[in-house]
Amino acid sequence: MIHNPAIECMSREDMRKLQSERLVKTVKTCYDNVPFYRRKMDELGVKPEDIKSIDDIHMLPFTTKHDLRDEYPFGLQAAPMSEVRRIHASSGTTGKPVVDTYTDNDLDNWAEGVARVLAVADTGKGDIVQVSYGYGLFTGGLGAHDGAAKLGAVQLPTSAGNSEKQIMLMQDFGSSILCCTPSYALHLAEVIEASDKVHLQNLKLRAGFFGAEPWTEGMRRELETKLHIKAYDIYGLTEMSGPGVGGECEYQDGTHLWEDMFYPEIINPDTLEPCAPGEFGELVFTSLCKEAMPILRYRTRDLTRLIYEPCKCGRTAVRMDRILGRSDDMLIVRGVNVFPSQIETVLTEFPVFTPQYFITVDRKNNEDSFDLDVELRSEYFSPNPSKQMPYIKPLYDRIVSLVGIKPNIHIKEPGAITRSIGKAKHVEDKRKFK
Ligand code: DLL
Repeated sequence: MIHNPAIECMSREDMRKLQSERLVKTVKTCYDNVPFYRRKMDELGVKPEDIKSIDDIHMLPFTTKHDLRDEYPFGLQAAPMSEVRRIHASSGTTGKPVVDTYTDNDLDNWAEGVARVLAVADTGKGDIVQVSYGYGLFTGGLGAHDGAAKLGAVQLPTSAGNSEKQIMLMQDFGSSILCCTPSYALHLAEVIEASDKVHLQNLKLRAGFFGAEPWTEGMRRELETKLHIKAYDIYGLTEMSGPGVGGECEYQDGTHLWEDMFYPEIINPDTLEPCAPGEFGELVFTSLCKEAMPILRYRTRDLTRLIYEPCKCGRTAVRMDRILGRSDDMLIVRGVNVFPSQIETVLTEFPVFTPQYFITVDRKNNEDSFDLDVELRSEYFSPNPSKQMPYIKPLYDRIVSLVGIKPNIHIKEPGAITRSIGKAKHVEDKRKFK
């Protein structure tokens, strides 16, 4: 179901008009109310009147994560606190968290974005939407919750963790839609498999909306097979409200971005110049509707490309390819660029392995080492190393040819690699501490 056909299927020309109107307004709000933007625009010699349409967006300054940290917590807020109804923040691995604040309209628009995504699976009244993203400062839980509410669905706020209970409720209550990180969905699938009380055939799950971390087509196949669902990608980031900046349609061929609310650009992260259409680069967003904390040309560090060819579903909203990873997640090992998601892609080509993996990068004798822990599925596992060899060789060869790195592969017994309830941690880079 298309939740908002007037917007999701709007002609490209009308969309640009809408974006232009909204950009002009956003820029004026930023300039008039946020000293940071006024300063940055003055430095570039740009006045709000110079921005007449979306074509002028390149004149505006970029905003970086660094800027958000410098302006922590409310330096980028354009509305008075009396208009703010909620505050969220991303956990952030280092330093201060990234903060977002929301007016009533911001909360409503956010819910609209998530509702458009969930509607793809005909989510509506009578559906029980189990929200197993963490509730709290993280935007996943409440974001999915409000999106489900907008569609009139039943919200089941289980939050993340306590997996045995999650699956019991999933069965007893008849949850039909699951929202969580793909890594947690995989863990739930494993817990269901191992349970003698909860059985897949007793579940009513029909679709899952998975995001907040990169995942692959192989992982989609695994989740769809294991949970008997359709697994959709949902994308978002705290700086643009949270989940629901975009999502996949029934063709699962790219993530439609809600361009009426978030204007996407792809730039070359080194030159900051726009990339040619279809080229991979860094995703940049300008918020077009946010009132409390509008953002101009925010550099997400997410690497992807935009697909402008029309989609079979009828939506005209531009599609984004899967996120390769964040530029700061990229490992450089012996001069080779490696994204953890590339390892997942290769691993899921081999049915003998589970999709679980953990990478440890270190520097020994002045050379980088790349250790990869993987799990054989229980049917194939043997503690005897000589019985593991036949499985290691093909995986090693494929990683060498596809990723260009020579891994030291260690086979672990099923369940040995730590499972996460939120965003998965796949890498430890010990070189950082040397
Ligand atoms: O992860 C918001 C969210 C919650 C999205 C639930 C989807 C579902 P942050 O914690 O601020 O917000 O992290 C945002 O996570 O810049 C990407 O690097 C990554 N990310 C989010 N969704 C996806 C996805 C939430 N579908 C950062 N695929 C983003 C790949 C994703 N990466």
